[in-house]
Amino acid sequence: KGRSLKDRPSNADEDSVSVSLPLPSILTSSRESRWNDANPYGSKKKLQSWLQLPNGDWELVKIITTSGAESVISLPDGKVLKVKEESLVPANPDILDGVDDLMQLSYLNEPSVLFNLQYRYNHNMIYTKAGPVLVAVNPFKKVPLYGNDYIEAYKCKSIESPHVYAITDTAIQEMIRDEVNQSIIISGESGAGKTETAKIAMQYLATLGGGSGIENEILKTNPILEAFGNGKTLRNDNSSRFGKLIEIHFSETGKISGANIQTFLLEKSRVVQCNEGERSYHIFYQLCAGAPSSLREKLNLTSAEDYKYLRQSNCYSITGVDDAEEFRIVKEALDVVHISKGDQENVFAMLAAVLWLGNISFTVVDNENHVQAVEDEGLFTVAKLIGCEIEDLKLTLSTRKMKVGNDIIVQKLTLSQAIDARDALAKSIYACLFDWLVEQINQSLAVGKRRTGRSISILDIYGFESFNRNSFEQFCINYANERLQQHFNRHLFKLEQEEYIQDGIDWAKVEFEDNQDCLNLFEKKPLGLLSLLDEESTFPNGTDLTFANKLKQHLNSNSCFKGEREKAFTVRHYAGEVTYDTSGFLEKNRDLLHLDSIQLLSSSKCHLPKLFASHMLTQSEKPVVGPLHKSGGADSQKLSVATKFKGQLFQLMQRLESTTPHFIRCIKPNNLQSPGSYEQSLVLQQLRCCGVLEVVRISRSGFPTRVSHQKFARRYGFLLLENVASQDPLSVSVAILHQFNILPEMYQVGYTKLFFRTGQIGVLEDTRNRTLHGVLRVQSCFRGYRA
Ligand code: AD9
Ligand code: MG
Repeated sequence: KGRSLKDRPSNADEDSVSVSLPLPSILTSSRESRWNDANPYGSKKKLQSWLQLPNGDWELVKIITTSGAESVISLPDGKVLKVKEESLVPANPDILDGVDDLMQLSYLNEPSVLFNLQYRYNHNMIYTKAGPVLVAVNPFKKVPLYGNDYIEAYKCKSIESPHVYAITDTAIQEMIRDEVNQSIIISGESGAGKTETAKIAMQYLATLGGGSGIENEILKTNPILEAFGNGKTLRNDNSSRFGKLIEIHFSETGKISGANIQTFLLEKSRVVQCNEGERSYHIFYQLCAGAPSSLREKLNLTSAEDYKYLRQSNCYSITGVDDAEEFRIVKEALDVVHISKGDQENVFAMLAAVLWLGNISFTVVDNENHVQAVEDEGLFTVAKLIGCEIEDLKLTLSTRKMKVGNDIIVQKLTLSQAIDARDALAKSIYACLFDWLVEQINQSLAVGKRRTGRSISILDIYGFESFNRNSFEQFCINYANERLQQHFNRHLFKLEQEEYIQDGIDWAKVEFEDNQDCLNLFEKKPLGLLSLLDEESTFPNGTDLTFANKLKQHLNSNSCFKGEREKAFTVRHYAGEVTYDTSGFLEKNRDLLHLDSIQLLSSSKCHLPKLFASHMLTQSEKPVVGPLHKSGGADSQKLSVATKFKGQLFQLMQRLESTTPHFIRCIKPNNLQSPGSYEQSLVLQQLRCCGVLEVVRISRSGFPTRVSHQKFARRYGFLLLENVASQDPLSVSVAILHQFNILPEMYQVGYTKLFFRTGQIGVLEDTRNRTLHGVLRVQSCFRGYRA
């Protein structure tokens, strides 16, 4: 009976071998027997195939007869159709339903991969290997795959199903064995499950322990960073608005000795502006909901609905999330990472200051539309919370000092200028607060004295984003994802194949989607997106429109670029086309804060604002980008946001290059964040853009194990029956291969190395171990005899 990809039933549950942990094993003898007499391998006649329906979905059909280029097929509902043979794609035999590793599929094609992942997904097996890559399909519900029992089972290898635990365990083993730092690189679209996956990996690492509670401290960084750096977007209720690399250090004994967190470009615009249905950073809502009354009084705190910054998006709560309870968790976590109660209170005061800043309003004071801040609760509270004089605050928000020649003149601000100044102050305070928190956490996690320099890093950055309207933030986020994609390509396609070719083995090249052109579009100097953006940002008369026009003028011939109407342009990213609206690009790239505002903070009586001010001043020492005001502005000038971000990404890539990477690809099965729904086209698009099929193809036809002739001869030479001591390593190696009947298709002899297919080296290792144990046994018997 035919079945469609959508509702193909399974009997994996009845087939499951009863083990203490309910991971169904799919390949069992009862089902295999059904295929004994109809061996699909080698048989030319395909029994079942995938047929693509007009809507793009795939349906499993039975082939009744084939004559010439046409086949007669039967659909699941019994209908019989005549179709062109080329419209059919071979399906795998049922025994291969839901295999652990896509490499095991006899027919590797899109519908088969799609079905395999779905089959597993439907059985809560959300992890699947694609050769070396772990694919994780977001279940959007609790799945019974985690916790101490599972961790123990993976540690002692009593379970071998693909899992984040398994890949993390491999990273640990390789770190110890090869004495090389490791990285776990998690990628995927927004909402695909990267942050959750990172936490699961950290959970596994934490069980290695370290003493003095360091592992618990590391875990507790998660609720803190999520509270301050995540918010609800239309794509994900808990969307990371910053990138994070956490490096966990190990001692010689394999225990955790410390950790360090590096963060990348926090989306600070969210603090002051947020789309309908989204939320600002979680911590604001948590504070409003969870602060005890004494704190509320001190900070003059009311409810989230009272703050303009939070009100504009018309969304205050998240289904299933209790902000007050989250606040308690965050406070507890702050205790664990040794942030004193006093400092915690300072942090909350800064948050309240940001919220109240948003409530400051202005009135027009002259007929030139100049404004002044209104003396109301907002203004008073902000002055109190940041520890400055009310008059100073008022002046800072409604005027601006300018240097003309040797004189300082004071210019009054218009309403929109005043609002910009106010919002810029709020954003800066929040961004500084975030950085300060990360710094405090790092001090608490600082590596102990006795470090070996070995580490495992976990990378979790914001995923590729495409909304109806995309701005500077999406531009930066998607650029980061291009960089990451290139790292992935380099390791899984380029380096792998280059090694084969260099060593002169037979190899048919596998093509892959290279994203170098798109990266060039961003990075080329002087005519790339980033250079042109920086250039326009330094022009006093540059506007978002002139920027857009310049892009069209210089980049229209680039195949990854498309100019759009007015201020828009489109980039062809590896993950799809995104149209960006340049409104606000220059402003956000310059990210200027009036010197007046910095001076205000440095005049503060409080610890944090003072600290932030000095930090802002050191940052603005490098006058690289910033509009050169006709009058010689007194603004701080500094590295542009895009340039700084690019530098950070380059550094990140360099750091990752010195590690052995382990890749996890998260897949989002639907856009509704709902469990149980698997949209084929959505999954397929993600599989395509990250090259899952190609990775499997390379791994399957490739030779993942490689050993130099010398090393191989040294390790296995003693197993040889003939004495070959005088021979060169290559001849010894070849003799070993012959003696152990390793089939010719299972290895290749390169100029410097031997290349093996998966699993081959295991056979030799077994023999070696058996022989060694045999020798040891004989020796100990001998010793016993002598005694
Ligand atoms: V973004 O680029 O930061 O917007 P992520 O990080 O890829 O995105 P996240 O990890 O936040 O996505 O996952 C989104 C939601 O999916 C989570 O809040 C969970 O509700 C859900 N999720 C993800 N992975 C799992 C899982 N292994 N088990 C259960 C999960 N739920
Ligand atoms: Mg995330």
